[in-house]
Amino acid sequence: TNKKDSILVTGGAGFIGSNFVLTWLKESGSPVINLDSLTYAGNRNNLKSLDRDPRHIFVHGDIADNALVGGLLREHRPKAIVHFAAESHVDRSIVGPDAFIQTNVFGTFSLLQTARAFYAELSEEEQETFRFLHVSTDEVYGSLGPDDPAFSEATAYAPNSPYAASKAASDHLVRAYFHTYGLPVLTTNCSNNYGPYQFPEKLIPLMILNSFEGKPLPVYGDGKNVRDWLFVEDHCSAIRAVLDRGRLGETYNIGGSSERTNIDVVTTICDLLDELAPSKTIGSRRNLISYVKDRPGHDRRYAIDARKIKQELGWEPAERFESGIRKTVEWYLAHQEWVENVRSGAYHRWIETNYAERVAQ
Ligand code: NAD
Ligand code: TDX
Repeated sequence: TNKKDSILVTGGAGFIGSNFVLTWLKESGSPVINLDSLTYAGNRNNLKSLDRDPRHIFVHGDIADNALVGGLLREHRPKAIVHFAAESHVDRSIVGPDAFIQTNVFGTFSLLQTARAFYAELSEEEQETFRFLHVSTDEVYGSLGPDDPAFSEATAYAPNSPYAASKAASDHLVRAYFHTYGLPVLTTNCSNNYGPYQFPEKLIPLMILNSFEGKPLPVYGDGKNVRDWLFVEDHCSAIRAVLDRGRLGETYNIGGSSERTNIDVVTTICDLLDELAPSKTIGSRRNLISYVKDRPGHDRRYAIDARKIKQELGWEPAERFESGIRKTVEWYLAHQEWVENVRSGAYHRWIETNYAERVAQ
């Protein structure tokens, strides 16, 4: 492989990371070193199609392991680090924030330290092209009212969950490494993703699988919270655009201008399941909807103003919500083996405890 062209991806066995690795190898062809500690959310099956692809080098390890990461950087000399690794589920951050501080804050700090030391050893020519791209979220901006303008890159940070606070902290560290040490960083803040390989603790895959099986569909609060949905491959193309043409030290908001209330998303999924997997015993899936106790600190609305990345970098999403959600439902129905594999005993314990606590309000 051409070492010079490789990139180091962290968290590449997770939902967005694996979609990124798969599309990167299709679009660019240059090698990927994929560092992932394989938490409950990391799944090597997401990358099964790459088992015999010499351009994909999987490394099982933690981003906070400086010796391991430093060794990988010096061995492969990647032209970029694309940092996805994180704890990503808001409900889990409410029950147990520790892992979020460890990976999202301390882990990102460790990775920055290792990257900074490596960057200092590069030739001037290599320094020119090196990039550290930090993948973050719109949740750092907090919550919008119904008439507020969408989040722009200038919106003040106001994180409301331990998850959002840990991501906000990591964004600030990344920013500081640019201004203080001159590390060539880029940050992206993206809205809610959906699509293949998403772990079924998140709203969309959870609702698809529960409605397929005729189980209750737990909608938090009044179901009127709004999220701005983006198909995962559009997030990946945006990251490639920022990596390729983004201005150093800048942040780019990414979103699909697809605001939907949760209840809208859930009824859409119900109707798609009724159409694609009709069942006489289950009947109309909308009857499975069950309003449950709200998430504490539940942000009311997220919306992304993506004008900067569109105007500066010419990025546009390719998928609309209606076609993307249909593709996603079809993908889950066609990948029962993947589904069975990710739903271990630990999965059932999390989903059942979370549900039981919410209905016992
Ligand atoms: P995910 O939970 O599906 O995947 C996270 C991956 O990181 C897993 O493979 C896990 O094993 C790995 N990981 C966790 N801790 C690690 C550590 N200490 N060292 C190495 N690897 C570790 O998450 P996702 O939904 O794919 O999100 C990826 C990134 O994108 C995160 O940084 C998240 O904050 C961000 N993001 C997600 C969304 C979304 O809607 N899912 C939206 C915007 C931004
Ligand atoms: O069972 C559920 N019922 C329900 O009503 C679940 C799991 C969620 N919800 C609601 C809560 C939210 O309003 O649906 C909405 C979406 O919930 P999640 O899928 O948990 O996503 P969210 O909290 O919006 O965060 C996501 O988007 C931003 C990702 O998990 C983050 O990693 C990303 O940064």
